[in-house]
Amino acid sequence: MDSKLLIDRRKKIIKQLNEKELVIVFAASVAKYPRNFLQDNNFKYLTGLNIPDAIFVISKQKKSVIELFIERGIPEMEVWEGKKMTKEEASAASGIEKISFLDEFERKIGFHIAPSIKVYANLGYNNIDKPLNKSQNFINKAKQHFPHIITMDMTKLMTTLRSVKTKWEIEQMQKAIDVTGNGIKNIFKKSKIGMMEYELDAILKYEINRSGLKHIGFRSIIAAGGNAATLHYEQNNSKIGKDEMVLLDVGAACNGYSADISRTFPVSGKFTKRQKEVYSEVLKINKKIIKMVKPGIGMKELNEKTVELIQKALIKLKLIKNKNDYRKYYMHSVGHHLGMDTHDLGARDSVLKIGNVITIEPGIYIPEEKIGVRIEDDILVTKAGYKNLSKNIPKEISELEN
Ligand SMILES: [Mn+2]
Repeated sequence: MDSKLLIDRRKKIIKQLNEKELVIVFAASVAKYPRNFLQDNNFKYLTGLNIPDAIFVISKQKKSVIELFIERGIPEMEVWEGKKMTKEEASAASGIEKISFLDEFERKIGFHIAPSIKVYANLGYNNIDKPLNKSQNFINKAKQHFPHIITMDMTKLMTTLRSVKTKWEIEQMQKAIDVTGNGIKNIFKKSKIGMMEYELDAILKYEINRSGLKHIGFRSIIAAGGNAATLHYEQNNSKIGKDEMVLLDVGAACNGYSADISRTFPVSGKFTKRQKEVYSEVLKINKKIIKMVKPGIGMKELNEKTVELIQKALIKLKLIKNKNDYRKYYMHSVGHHLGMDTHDLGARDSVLKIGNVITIEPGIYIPEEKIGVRIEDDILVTKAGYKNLSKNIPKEISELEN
């Protein structure tokens, strides 16, 4: 990734800060298995670096100072763990000029905290029954030493920035979506009655890994028959029965950007009459809501229209008589922002802007008939309206039946 893009992101953050404000962003800690290391998204967004335990600081006083603290390489350890990034390498990759070692952090950070009024950090959400995370611990300590400071989670600072995707970010998302799509198409081809759900997941993961992508955006949901009525079914260990549809809700990640696609298909290659009825209704709603996407429309409006269409569909399918009973068969909202986080920054009631990427994912779930259908596409908001980034992943009945 070009460090110019990173410099631009940091400029935009500084613009949002008032004088005497400080931002401290902690990288994720090293996992026991470094290969699975997953960077903190705000740290990655601002530095582009995939190194553990580093700390990024923006101090806005009369002038703004940007400083990055990284681990110091210890030759005896590097024999085992591999070389640490040097200051020069970190600087070249991130475009940050001032780089120090982590063992200097605590002595130096006081000079930034003391004159600050407000300190932002990536505190995240962590319920009170869980131990404090690294940034929460640090902020606690900072407050004890400098009781005058106001401390805040940094999500609000990042939301506007991260929810409007740049060209480079859209390219990463398109790649993640295309690879996910190839995996889904392979699943369509190779799945058979009697296979286990996790075998379908393996087909997808094979495609993701052979494409050079290292991560999935979230745990796959591969739900056959009635399992599809459990919204976050992740066991993926049932056998696929005759006449069952399988619901896939999956997504690869590319450079940290996630795809999020759902498709529902008959494994036998033919929908039953009832499955087809339900599927057609969901598909119609998926298409209608996608067509509504444009700059200026609210997520709230998309949700309300979806509910209205779902209510009509459920009455038509003879599942409910009173439209207010729709929650029994449709219990989530129609979509969310998508990006580095699968449920990315961007409020559920936000008004869409050019550059937002959202999911549109209506569904109908009928546990008593062992039917669950969700059709989810990833939609970019453009000047003209929208671009469906997942339009090449089949969803028409004629394409799913063979
Ligand atoms: Mn989704």
